[in-house]
Amino acid sequence: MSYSLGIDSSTQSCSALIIDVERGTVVAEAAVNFGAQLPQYNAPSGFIPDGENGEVHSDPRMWLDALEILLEQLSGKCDLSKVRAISGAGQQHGSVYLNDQWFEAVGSLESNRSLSEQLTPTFSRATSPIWMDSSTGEECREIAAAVGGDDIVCAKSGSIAIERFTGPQIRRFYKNDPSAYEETARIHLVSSFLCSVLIGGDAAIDTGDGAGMNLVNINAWEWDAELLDATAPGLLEKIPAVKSGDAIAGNLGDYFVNKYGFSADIPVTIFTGDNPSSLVGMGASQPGKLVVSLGTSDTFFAAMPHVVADPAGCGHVFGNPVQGSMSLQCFVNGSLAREAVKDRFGYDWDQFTEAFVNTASGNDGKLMLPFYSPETSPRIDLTDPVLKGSDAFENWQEADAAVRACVEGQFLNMKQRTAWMGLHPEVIYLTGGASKNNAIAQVIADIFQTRVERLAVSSSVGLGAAMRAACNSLGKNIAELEAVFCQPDSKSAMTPQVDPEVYEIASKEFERVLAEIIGANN
Ligand code: XUL
Repeated sequence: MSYSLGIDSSTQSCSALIIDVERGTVVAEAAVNFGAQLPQYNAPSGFIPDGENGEVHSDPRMWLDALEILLEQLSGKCDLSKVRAISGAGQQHGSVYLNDQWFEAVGSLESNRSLSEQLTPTFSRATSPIWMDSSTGEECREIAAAVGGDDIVCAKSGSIAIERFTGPQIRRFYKNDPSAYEETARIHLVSSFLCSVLIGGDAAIDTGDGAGMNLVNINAWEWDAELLDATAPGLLEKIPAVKSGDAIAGNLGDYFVNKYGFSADIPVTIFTGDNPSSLVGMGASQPGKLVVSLGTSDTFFAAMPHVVADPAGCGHVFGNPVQGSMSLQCFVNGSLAREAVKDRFGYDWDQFTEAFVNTASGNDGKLMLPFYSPETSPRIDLTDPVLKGSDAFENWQEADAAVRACVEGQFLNMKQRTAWMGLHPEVIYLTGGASKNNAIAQVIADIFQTRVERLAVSSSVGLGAAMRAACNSLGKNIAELEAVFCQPDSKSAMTPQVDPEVYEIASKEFERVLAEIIGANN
């Protein structure tokens, strides 16, 4: 019996799945919603509302309690003594601050008391900033200035200094509460914190999640001395080692063996970030496939054949937990922009989809910069889209053309902004809510001139964690696991249907208008 457990501690919930790697089946799944099941932490959506100055924090005890409820649920669904490998993932960038009691406390957890009760005295900061926190603009500028500019931060760490990244968050803590910073003996990411708890020791940070800190050098995959210095004094002593995603953190601690019926000596692979884990769970951890996730914002990520950073400073480079590196780029104006155009004309989703039948690829030259809110890829501060075409179109009098222009604009932009990755994928895996829409999928196939497939994987983060654990501890290889667990729905594949020239022309025009608007805004 070869069961592998993957845990996903995300923003709103903690979930897990157990796979049977021999039979190729998912044996059990469970999830704990923070807001609904742990209301005492005042976090209906997983974070404490109404933070000041862009602060968004969560209580780390909530993540511990959720882990316990989750394992309790799982133990009711399946015999946990059959689990032979474990790993997990956490929401990226969030950080947990611990005092010098941490090392002793995490190593001597008693199974008759809860994790949160025993670890509460070890927090040197009661709450944890998470990825939604945008309070660190000043710290980002200071870090960039200290090392010689954003270009240097980006070339070193794979991303410019960004508000939600952990380094700027640490710097803000150091500036605002120097004595609490001084008392901090260890700073973990959500991922490495939970992994530490599982092994009853101090776990390393993996290169996937570590690269979301603005502290890891992506050429050496080690802490970067200059970035550490620019962030806060004495930081190297306060952070764990950084290791590649195939490292074993240790064996599962007695706490979990005694309390939930796991077997002794089960290896735990170091945890990673949710996006790197999803890359694995989507079956895209080898170069050649890329993933486009269509959500509130759209995300584009791919395994990279080489380490390369975005010269425009919009994208990110993370370690690929299977091997090498991965890229990730976020587009703020995703579903919200599609919805805004739909709503403007009082359309429902069927009418939205019908608009593509009524208009031609390339939209007769009518185009839209589809930015309803400030965009990060590219960095542009618009709160209304820009339309170019006929007078009627520019005055929002052509509903169907506006719908097409919005979607074409989104993916012309995505293709151009991700060109720095130098990828020539054989397939794009589409996921997220809007991925089911055939009209949108067709536009993506046509603009990227690449086959598009939809995957049926619903919890790719947990699955990716279980697959990584199975590779590292059960002698499986990733290709075998992908063939079983990450099968695209081949009936839903879309292939390019238009002459590539149509979108080459549209792309040039899009870039020309974009440059004009950026120029006018500066
Ligand atoms: C990625 C990011 C989010 C978090 C939460 O940079 O901030 O995707 O990982 O999911």
